[in-house]
Amino acid sequence: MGMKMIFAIVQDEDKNKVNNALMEKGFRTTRLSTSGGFLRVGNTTMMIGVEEERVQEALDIISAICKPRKQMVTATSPSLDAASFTIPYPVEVTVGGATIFVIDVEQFIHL
Ligand code: 2BA
Repeated sequence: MGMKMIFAIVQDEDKNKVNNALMEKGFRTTRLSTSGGFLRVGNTTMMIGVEEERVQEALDIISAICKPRKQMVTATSPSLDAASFTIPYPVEVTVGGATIFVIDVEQFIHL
């Protein structure tokens, strides 16, 4: 019976709800405070070590809670003359419900 590691990057707004829902169903989680490379704002990466046959159940819980949201980001673009000012302009991005990686676990040691 194989084990998987789910890495789920969720928005901070959803982290407590996801955590509670997973814990209620007996999943064990570790939450990491992370930042997206693009928006450079905080998000949360949840590490969930889970038996293979429960992966789908965990994914279902996450996807029922994590909804996409629109976020405005003020980017700065160098003007034609790089030595002068930069022009800030707002860009709207849709931040996903969640970004999820499921990875094979070679060894699981719990002491
Ligand atoms: P961020 O890197 O801060 O990205 C936030 C949102 O900005 C993304 O939402 C996407 O809508 C947009 N975005 C990101 N890079 C972009 C680009 N080069 N051009 C245009 N728009 C861009 P999501 O795709 O839902 O990603 C949410 C967060 O999940 C990301 O935050 C990042 O922390 C993580 N993530 C997404 N894809 C990843 C990957 N392939 N590897 C590692 N982390 C990833």
